[in-house]
Amino acid sequence: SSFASQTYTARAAGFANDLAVQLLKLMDRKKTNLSIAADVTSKAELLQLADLLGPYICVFKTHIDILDDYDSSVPEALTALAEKHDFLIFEDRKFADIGSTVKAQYQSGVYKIASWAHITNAHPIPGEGIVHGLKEVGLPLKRGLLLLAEMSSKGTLAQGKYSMDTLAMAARNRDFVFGFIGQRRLPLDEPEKEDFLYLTPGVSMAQSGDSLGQQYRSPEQVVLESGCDVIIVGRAIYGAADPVAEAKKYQEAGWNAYLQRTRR
Ligand code: S5P
Repeated sequence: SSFASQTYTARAAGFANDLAVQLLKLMDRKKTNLSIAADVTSKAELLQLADLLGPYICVFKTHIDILDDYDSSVPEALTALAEKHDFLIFEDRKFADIGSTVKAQYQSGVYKIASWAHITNAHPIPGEGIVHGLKEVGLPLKRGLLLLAEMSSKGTLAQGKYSMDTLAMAARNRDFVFGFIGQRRLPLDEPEKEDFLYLTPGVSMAQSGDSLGQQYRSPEQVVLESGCDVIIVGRAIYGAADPVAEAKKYQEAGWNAYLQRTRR
């Protein structure tokens, strides 16, 4: 598509959400379209990953509720590391309730996600109220939202019309929604009217899946063939003997695929 053939920086002007503009520019500046899915259960491990891998990533993705020893020092330390290494924090919360409830879940509770996560995400399943509820909290804080248009897992119900309706929901809320969790740029065959960012999990160069339905593709398949923008890599990096060496490999593979895609 026409957007996928442009550089991240060139595309920044087409986004209404400030955070998307920030992310697009930071990717070209750091030469990385790699996001780490830091699915570890202790705060020491989480912060160590952020500090070690920070130089090679554009987005640090968390599941903050899997930490056994969470306390409010964690978001503080993560924020400092985000500034030190120039990356954005994405809490992969996958909100999925009515607008009024997700608003409270985003703002309040133990984690107070809106106060520290630049990016979070939501399932479109409840209807557009979920976006409006999250927006009331997130927009004044200059946050951004991703909608789950597709999933990487086997048998996912998020496909076909559901994914296309998700695209339409995002298009009506471009001030806050700047992209998707998805497996390919949508729509595939029409010229796109509006640009969105696609962040794609289910990436590994070594495995084809796990025992619980996860399905993996390579950085080339994701960025070059499917036109997605950010590769999200979890166990293939933090589970390796040398996570830094592995992160460098994925950064290079993702970046080369992007260079090939944008070559004129
Ligand atoms: O469709 C999806 C959406 C997400 S956000 N499939 C996914 O796997 N994820 C997340 O990406 C998942 O919650 C996990 O944090 C990460 C994939 O981890 P990996 O270890 O399989 O790379």
